[in-house]
Order: sequence, then C-alpha cells, then structure tokens
Amino acid sequence: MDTQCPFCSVQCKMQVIEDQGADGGRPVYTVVPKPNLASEGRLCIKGMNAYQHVLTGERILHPMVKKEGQFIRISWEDAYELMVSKFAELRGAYGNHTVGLYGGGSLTNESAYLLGKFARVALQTKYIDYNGRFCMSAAASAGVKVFGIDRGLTNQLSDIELADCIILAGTNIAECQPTLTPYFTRAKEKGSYIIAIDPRETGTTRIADLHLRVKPGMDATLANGMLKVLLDEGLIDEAFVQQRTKGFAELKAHLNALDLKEIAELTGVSAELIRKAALAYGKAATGMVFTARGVEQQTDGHMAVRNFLNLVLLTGKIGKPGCGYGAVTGQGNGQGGREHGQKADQLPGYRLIENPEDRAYVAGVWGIDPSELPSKGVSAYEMMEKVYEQEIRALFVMGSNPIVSNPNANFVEEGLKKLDFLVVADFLMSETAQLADLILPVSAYLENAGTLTNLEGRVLLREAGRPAPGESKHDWQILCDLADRLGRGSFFNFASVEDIFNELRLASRGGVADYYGITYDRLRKEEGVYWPCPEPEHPGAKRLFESSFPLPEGKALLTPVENHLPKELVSDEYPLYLTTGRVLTHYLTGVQTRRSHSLAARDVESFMEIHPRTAKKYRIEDATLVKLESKRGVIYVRSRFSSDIREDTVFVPMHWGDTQNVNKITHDALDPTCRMPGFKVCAVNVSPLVTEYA
Ligand SMILES: Nc1nc2c(c(=O)[nH]1)N[C@H]1C(S)=C(S)[C@@H](COP(=O)(O)OP(=O)(O)OC[C@H]3O[C@@H](n4cnc5c(=O)[nH]c(N)nc54)[C@H](O)[C@@H]3O)O[C@H]1N2
Ligand SMILES: Nc1nc2c(c(=O)[nH]1)N[C@H]1C(S)=C(S)[C@@H](COP(=O)(O)OP(=O)(O)OC[C@H]3O[C@@H](n4cnc5c(=O)[nH]c(N)nc54)[C@H](O)[C@@H]3O)O[C@H]1N2
Ligand code: SF4
Ligand SMILES: [Mo]
Repeated sequence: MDTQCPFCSVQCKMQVIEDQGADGGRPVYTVVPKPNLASEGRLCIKGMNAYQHVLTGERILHPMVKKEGQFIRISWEDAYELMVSKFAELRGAYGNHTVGLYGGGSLTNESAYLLGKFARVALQTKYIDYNGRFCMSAAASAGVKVFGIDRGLTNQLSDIELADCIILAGTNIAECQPTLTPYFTRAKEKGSYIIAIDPRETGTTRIADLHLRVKPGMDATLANGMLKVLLDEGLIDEAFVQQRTKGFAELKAHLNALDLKEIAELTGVSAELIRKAALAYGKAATGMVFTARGVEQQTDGHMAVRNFLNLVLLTGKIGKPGCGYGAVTGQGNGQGGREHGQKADQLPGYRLIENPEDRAYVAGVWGIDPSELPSKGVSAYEMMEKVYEQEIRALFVMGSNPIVSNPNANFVEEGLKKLDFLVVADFLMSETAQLADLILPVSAYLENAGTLTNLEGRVLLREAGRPAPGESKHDWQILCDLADRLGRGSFFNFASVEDIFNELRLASRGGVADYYGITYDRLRKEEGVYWPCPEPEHPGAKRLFESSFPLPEGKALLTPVENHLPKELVSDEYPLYLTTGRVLTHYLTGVQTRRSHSLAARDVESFMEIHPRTAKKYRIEDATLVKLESKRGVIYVRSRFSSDIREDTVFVPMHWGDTQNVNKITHDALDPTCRMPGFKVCAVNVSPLVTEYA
C-alpha cells in the first residue's frame, strides 16, 4: 500500500507491505519510507507504527446508535434516516442554525471542502468550524494581515540550510516534525546559528546554540526586546523597510519607548541574552524565523506572531534564498484544511463568507443564489459555548475529539451531554464518540484517497491502499449520501474524489489559495504542486514575496505590539504556570497513537515535567502520582523530574483523556482577533496524591 503518514504536517510518503503470517496466522506488516521532497525518505517512529491502529482491531465497522446507554448496530439506511429526521425536527423547532458541524485538519482537502459546502448548501447553517482553530488560527490570521496571504512556509524547506541564523520560537520540530530535523542539523553543519525560544529544554532546544527559556506567554514581549536591540544597533534593512513595508514610524516610536531591563524582567530572559539573540539574527546575512504553538496558542497569539514578523521585515529577511518565515503547521492537512471552507468565516480558496464578491463567486460555482449562503458563524470553542447554551442542539463531528482537545474540557463535556443529538464520524472509539447518539464508521488514511497540503503549501495526492473495511465509508461519501436524503443531492453529485477536487479547483480559482492549475494527473507525475497555482501550466509558487506582497501598494505591514501578560497569573492558591504540548510518540488527543501497541508501550500514561527544586518545595517525588489543580478542574498524572524546565513552570502533554486530560484544567480565554485559546499558559497548584505510605 503506497500511502502517506496520517499524522503531522510533513506528510512523509511510505509503503506498508502486508505478508500473510505463517500457517494462516496474523498478517505481518513492514513499513518502508519512500523518498519525497519533504521527508527525503525518512519516517519517524509514529509513521513507522501508523499501520497498527488502522489494521489491528478496534476499528468501528458499522453504524451504531445509542439505546439506553448501549451502542447498537444499525444499517446505514437507518442511520441516515435518523439523522434526516432529527435534523428536520430540530430545524423545524429552532431554525437552521441549531445544527452545527465540527471538522478537522486530518480530513482530505476534498472532505474538508465538502463539509463546508454541506454546512452552507445542504443544511444552510452558519455554525461550522474545526479543530484547526486551536492550531493555526493565530499564525494564519497574522500572515493574512502582515503579508496578505497565509501559507505555512514562505519558501521551500531546502532554503533552511542556506540560512545563517535560525530562530525557532515555541516550536519543537525534533519531536513534532522529526523528519525535518536534518534540515536544521545540515544548516548547523554549514555554520548556521540556531536560537530556540522555549520555557523548557526539548529535543529542539538541544540542537540550538542559544536557548532563551522564556516565561510562558511572554513571547510578544521578548520579540519587542529583540526588535529594540535591532533598532538601537542600527541593524535595520532601511531600503527593504522603505520600499516593501508600511508602518515603520509607528513601530519605531513604540520601540523607542520600551525599556530592555523591564522586558528582561517580564520575560525571565536576561537583557544580555536578548541582545545576543538579536545581534545574531540582525547581523546574519540570511535568516529564517519559525513559530509554532508555543508562541501562537496564547491569548495574544495573533499579535505575538506579528511581532516575530516585525523581526523578519525589519531585517528584510524574506523573499530571497535562505530567508523567510515558517508557521510550522501541525496536522496532516492543517494547511489545506484551513483553506477551503470548514472555517466559520470562510469559503473555498481562502475566500471570505462576508465578502459579497466572494459569496457571488462561490455561489455561482455551486449553482445557488448568493442570498442562500448563510453568514459567518463562530469559532470552535465558541461553538461549544453555543452548545452549552443550547443554541446549537445537534452537532455533527467529523475528524476531531473535541472533549479532549478543547480548553476547559469539563465545561465542554457538560455542554455536549446537553445536546439533543450528537453524531460522530470516526474510525475509532474516541472519548467524544463515546458520548454520541450516533456513530458513523469512516475509512482511515490507508483506504481513503484524496489530496492533503503539507506544511510547505505543497499539495500531495494520497492514493488508497486497500478497500474500506466492514461497512465503513469515506467521509465525503457520507456527506453526499446525506445531502441526497436531505433533498440537496443535485449539489453533491460526485462519483469520485477527483470529481470533488475538480469542483474545488473551480471554487478556489482566482482566490488566495488558488488550486485551479493543480490536477490529479499533475500530482501523479510531479511530487506535489505548491499553491497558488492559477493555471495548469503554472509551476506552482515555491518562494513567496520575492518582489511584492499581495497587499495595497505591494507592501507588508509593520505594527507595534504591546507587552502582554497572560490572562491568568500565578497566585498564592495557584502558584505555578502550566504549559502544555506534545511528546514524540503520541499524536494529539491520542485516539490513534494510544491504540498502537508500539507507541503506547513507550509512553503509556501522561506525566508532569517539573524542576526538582520546585518539586521539593511541593513535597513531590520523582515518578509519583500528583494532583494538578486549576480553577477549572483537577487531573492526576505522574511526576517526571527535569532540571531543564523553568522553576516557575510545569509541563503536561495533551495526549490523554479522562482523569489525565490536561484540558480539564486549561482555561478558556480566547485571543480577541483569531479566537485561539491560551492553551500554553494557566495557573495551577500541584500536590502529591499520596503523602504517606501506610
Ligand atoms: N509527536 C507529535 N508531533 C506532532 C503532534 C503531536 O501531537 N505529537 N501534533 C501535530 C500538531 S497538530 C501540531 S499543532 C504540531 C505542534 O508542534 P509544536 O508547536 O512544535 O508543539 P508543542 O509541543 O505544542 O509546543 C512547542 C513548544 O512550545 C513550548 N512552549 C510552551 N509554552 C511556551 C511559551 O509560552 N512560549 C514559547 N516560546 N514556547 C512555549 C513547549 O514547551 C513546546 O516545546 O505538532 C504536530 N506534530
Ligand atoms: N492543552 C492543549 N490542547 C490542545 C493543544 C495543545 O497544544 N494543548 N493543541 C491543539 C491542536 S494544535 C490541535 S490540532 C487540536 C487537535 O485536537 P483533535 O481534533 O481532537 O485531534 P485528534 O486527536 O487528531 O482527533 C481527531 C479524531 O478524528 C479521527 N480521525 C482521524 N482521521 C480522520 C478522518 O480522516 N476522518 C474522520 N471522520 N475522522 C478522523 C481520529 O480517530 C480522532 O478521533 O488539539 C488542540 N488542543
Ligand atoms: S508523524 Fe510526521 S514526521 Fe513522523 S512519519 Fe508521520 S508525517 Fe512524518
Ligand atoms: Mo495542531
């Protein structure tokens, strides 16, 4: 089976080979990495074992309805009938917007596109959003504002080794996009100076020459410090700033008024180290800046990213070899999944649902009147608030596990339990599926063909390696079947994924994320195609912004960014900062990787990373169970000592549910611009679970 890894945004190509076991025993699987431009033939441990959760049992193989607390097998016809009648009943009583849709960044472009169309055309609800809101919304919205376009990497991966200085801010590439690590080690071998910004030591900070152990949530302020040094030391690319940007005067006035000592205090990084980092980047002839969720999953994530983009622009380090910016996209189709309409405010091709021209264009492609298109809805967590308030009474989840991945998870769970009707389309029994009234079995990556757009903005075709097992169906098939039963079948008349892609090409044509020139034929012949690609003859855009930005006058936007404190600060009652994130072996809410025996064996439960000195203060021993508590709830995890984490901060990964679901304690404040939750900082207290042995 030729396929792509279902997990992160690198989308490593691989082959899974099935051999019949001896004497009719269990089949044996071998995984072989396949050369391709991004992973260069590497696979990480998750990719190597990604066949396990899909091929070895535990798959949901037929639709199931919940009766008296038990799931009972039903036919597809009965499942569809139930959905149609429930939706009709609720829409009749409460209006179209009582049904919400919740998508995900693992869906193919075709399924994500269809989900957006299904919401607007088949159900005519404004309530649709997806898990990528928690992932890419800060960087995406910053990219759109500052550059006029949001594409993860502004240049190719091969530019990394041409960069003399690299800033890795809140990104743990070594554990989260491991097959990309050699790009950075090669850069280092060529003399590149690498700066990592992270409150804790990780596989990535270990590669770095300089590690700034920033206080959680203080990245915007730290970037202000670096900008100030650049300005004071005359390390600004004046010509670039004048010709290619706007807003310098305001930014300069703002930076002049800042005090580096105060910044050092606020960020927990000494003025000396801030200077060192700024001088290294400012003096380098070429350089790249990367941000990921450490900077972005903050209540000022949008502005924090913009401040790192200020660094890029002031030094003119973009649009040429060895220079650029990368928002390191997370999910397998985190990039494509945010372009074609499963976001509350969006239509395909990165068009906007509130823009009359965009509405008219897409309505034309879909063959409806623009007035039939609903307006914009709300972001993912805000949908959960609407669920709680019972403004949304039916929810259809496709490709997410929201009770584990949303902040303030106890509240979210309470809300989902109030729903009149919860439908989950999944191939595994996630924590959210367990709450469902109806479960629809879907195909997994080995079975479902389609395109995915990797972190570079390169569209890749994933072919199906085997038929969908049992009665499971592809996500897109379910949407077409349902649309038909809802009386909207004529708008969803697709026989194959390629048919859907061809409509997506048209719907995106002329938009920011223009896929028109990309065809399945090309994708089979070439190793993927970069967007924007407006014509079939167009080679695809490998490096963006070489001569201008897609904004008025072709200029990028510089903006002053205020120093910003996290929404929740430590107190006597909650004296430590909690930050959250990932480990190498598990993926997101762990639904898939916890079901892979090789991966589960490496990290079988959650943990709390804590500095030994802090642990001593709270009477915590290494490798013992602890209770972590915030204003929202409590979880129980095992301690893990690390002298590499800040003493005022503890870290817990996000890959476990139930009593180890870290989102039971994270808080729900959102970034005012992009509605990203502040997953990366809240205040907690910790205590040993067992204080005395009998
Ligand atoms: N192994 C693995 N790989 C994955 C995933 C996975 O679940 N597991 N998920 C994929 C997805 S969807 C995503 S979005 C990406 C995420 O990729 P990353 O963003 O790289 O991963 P995280 O671990 O969430 O956060 C990165 C780092 O930010 C640090 N951090 C925490 N708070 C702060 C802060 O206030 N400031 C700064 N500067 N840093 C801070 C954390 O210590 C962590 O090391 O990974 C993708 N790849
Ligand atoms: N505290 C904290 N919380 C976080 C984060 C953090 O750093 N800290 N990170 C956030 C980020 S960046 C992200 S991306 C979210 C992710 O959060 P979730 O969306 O909850 O992520 P997954 O665990 O990938 O859940 C995906 C579900 O969809 C199923 N699935 C996979 N592929 C398909 C498919 O093709 N079709 C269908 N129908 N189902 C499929 C899987 O089996 C799984 O049950 O979590 C966010 N939550
Ligand atoms: S998890 Fe990411 S880096 Fe690892 S094999 Fe899969 S796509 Fe590649
Ligand atoms: Mo993500």
